[in-house]
This record gives sequence, C-alpha cells and structure tokens, in this order.
Amino acid sequence: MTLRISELHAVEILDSRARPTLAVTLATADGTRVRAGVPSGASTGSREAVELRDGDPARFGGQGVSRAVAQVSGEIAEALAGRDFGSAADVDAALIELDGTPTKSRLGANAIIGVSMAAARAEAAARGAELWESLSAVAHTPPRLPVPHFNVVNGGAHAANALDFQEFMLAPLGAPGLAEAVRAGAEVYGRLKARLAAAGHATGLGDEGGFAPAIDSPEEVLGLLVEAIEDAGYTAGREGVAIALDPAASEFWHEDHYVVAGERLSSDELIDRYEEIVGRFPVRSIEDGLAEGDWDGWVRLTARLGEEVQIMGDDIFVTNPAIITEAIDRKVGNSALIKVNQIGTVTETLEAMRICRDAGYTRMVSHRSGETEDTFIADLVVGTGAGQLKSGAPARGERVAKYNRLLELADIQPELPYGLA
Ligand code: 2PG
Ligand code: MG
Repeated sequence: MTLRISELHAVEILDSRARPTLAVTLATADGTRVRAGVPSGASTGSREAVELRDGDPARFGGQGVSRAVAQVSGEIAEALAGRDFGSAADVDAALIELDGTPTKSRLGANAIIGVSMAAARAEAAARGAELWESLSAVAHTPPRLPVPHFNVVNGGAHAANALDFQEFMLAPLGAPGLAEAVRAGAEVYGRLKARLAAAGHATGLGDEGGFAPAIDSPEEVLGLLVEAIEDAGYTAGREGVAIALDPAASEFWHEDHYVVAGERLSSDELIDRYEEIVGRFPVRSIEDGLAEGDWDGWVRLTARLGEEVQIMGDDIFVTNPAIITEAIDRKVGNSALIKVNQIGTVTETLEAMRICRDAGYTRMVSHRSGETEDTFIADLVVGTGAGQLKSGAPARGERVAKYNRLLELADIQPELPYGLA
C-alpha cells in the first residue's frame, strides 16, 4: 500500500461549545478525499499534548485556531504532499519528527491530530476497508462493539452548577446488545428528566448533554440516578444499568486537599468516601477519582477498591505510553481513558492501548467535552476491541453521532461481538 498525499487543507470550524477548532481535508493521488474534525477538552491534564491557539483577544476571545490552520495548509502540507508513505503510521512518524517538540506544541497538537485522523481514514480507503476494519488490522485487535457509557448529569468544568463531580454515567452492562444498551440509556435519561423536573430542579444541559441541576451532593445525584433507572424498568446494578463516575478530581484539588460540596477532604478521606459510595450505589467505574499529581493517593485508591471497581486514569495518564508504563509499574489504576488528542497521533493512541492490554488494564475510548460531528472514536473503539466508549449523553447531535455510528455498525455487521472486553 502506498499513500501519496496530494493535498492537505484545514479550515477553522466551531466545536459544540462555540469555540473554534479545525476540520482537516486530506486528498491522495488516487483521488480519495477524507476529512477529520478535531475535538478539544475543558478539564485537561497538565501533561496533555498542547493545542495551538491564537491568543489574539480580538478573535474568539483568544481561542481562534487560525495559526493551527496555517500550519496544516502551510508547513505540514509542504512537508508531506507529494511524498509516498507506506502507512498512516509513517505519516504520524513524519508529523512527530517535523514538530520536533515532546508536547507537539510547535505545530500544535490540534493541527497534528487532525492530519493523523485524516491519514488513518486515507489508509482505510487505500485498503478498501471501513475505518474500524483498518484500525483493527493496524492494531492487531479483534473488533468488538463497546458498552456505551452515557453521561447524564454534568458538573465540574462542564456545567455552571455547584456539583464538584464532573460526570455521572449510565453503564447498561446487562443489555444483551448495543441497540438495547442505547435504548436503556435513552429511556433512563427521559425518566431522570422527569424526576428532576418533579423535584423542582432545572433540566438545562451541561456541555456533554447531561442535566446540570443545582445539586452539590454526589450522593444525592446517585440516589436520583438509581430511582430513574428503576422508573425506566431496569435493575440498578451490573445485571441491569450500573453507574460510572468521572469526578475529574484534579479540578477540586487544592495543593494538598480536596474540596467536595464545601467539605475539606484529605486523599484518604476522599478514598473513604468512594468506598462508602461503592457500598451504597451500583458504581462500577471511577475515573480520575484523585488528582493527577496525587500518585501516592492513587496507589492507595487502587489497592483499596481496584478489586471491585474499575479505577481509571484520564488526566493522570493523558493517553501517554510512557506515563501509562510508569503507572503500571507503580500499580496506579487498572484502566485507562483513551483520547486521541491528549497524545496527538492515532499511532501513539494505539500504542497506549496496546500497553494497557498487555498489562491487563481495561480501556475506555472517549470523546472530549468540545466535540464535532466527526465519528472517528466510534470506529476507533470498535477496531481496537476496547469494549467501552463514553461519548456523553444520549442527546445532542455531536454526542449522539458516535452512538448512531455504532448502531449502524451493529446493524450492518451483526457478527460483531458486543460487550466489555
Ligand atoms: C473527561 C473529558 C471528557 P474534557 O474529563 O473525561 O468527558 O472532559 O474533554 O473536558 O477533558
Ligand atoms: Mg475525565
């Protein structure tokens, strides 16, 4: 297979939060044209690959990406166009070399990931395969449809309410297939809305399409979720609909303590709190339960709850193969959240997932809070057989686009296995 890039072009578009991002178009000499939309986070890890933003307050409050657009259409296009690449991985290697920084800050991780995603699509086209099939071949992983994790209550950096925990997700583990899991998510979402309204809460939405009520207690939200699951006719638990949390604790960590609903907590007190929560509610997964700098706390959290619960690193691991390797060594967590733009190329994302797999760490592929209509991550999770996806609520186009892509795949490819890996 040869990939000859004939044209590379980017345009400044909007993400789901009215902030600029990039759409990249890549054309190859054989006439293939592919496109990629670049996601962007709000609660970012400090060691993530660095987005290039203009910083010009006269445009989009400094958030413009015209410089990143110029890097794609300028320096990157000049370096890559006309060259023959043996694979998308070779394109990624060329991008990393051209950028020359450890955090992709010179060309911009947003510029680089857009080109990388487009190159993965071009490779799939060159193989005459769907993106998920091509990624499955590249990663040497059997494809699988994932259990969707629907974020139905938003707090933290994703909503203007006083709720410190960022995400409360429904995990329909008991569903026999993807369509039933999506249905469960949508039905519980509807019942939750009714419960919130009946209790006098606002039903406006946060950035990921979940409700953002004026509640500050995580336990109160969990109680409402259990009621909504039961209202919808499901069992609250692993045999029906379980719950996953992303407290995103780096956001409420203050140098040496946490603050949850106004209460000051040490790492150990917060771990005690999680233990109580897991005892009272059907919580199957805790992502970023502690802050990214609190590695000693993470070791204790994993030792205390890691047998029963998925202890997942997001801000702390940032999809970075070297950091994940260190975490595995130090017994930090037992699972990794996977976001392509945290590390900046698809190849490095696949490498991070391989390292997890080899160590027995589970993987959940993830959207960002700022999204586009691009469904790349749906194909990524299927092709890598990771078994878990989070893409926000079962509402709002940019979230639902990913779930809808999975529903289509489930329909067209009925032989694909479904469920946790
Ligand atoms: C997270 C993500 C996605 P953001 O913390 O897991 O839900 O949020 O994209 O803002 O980092
Ligand atoms: Mg997170």
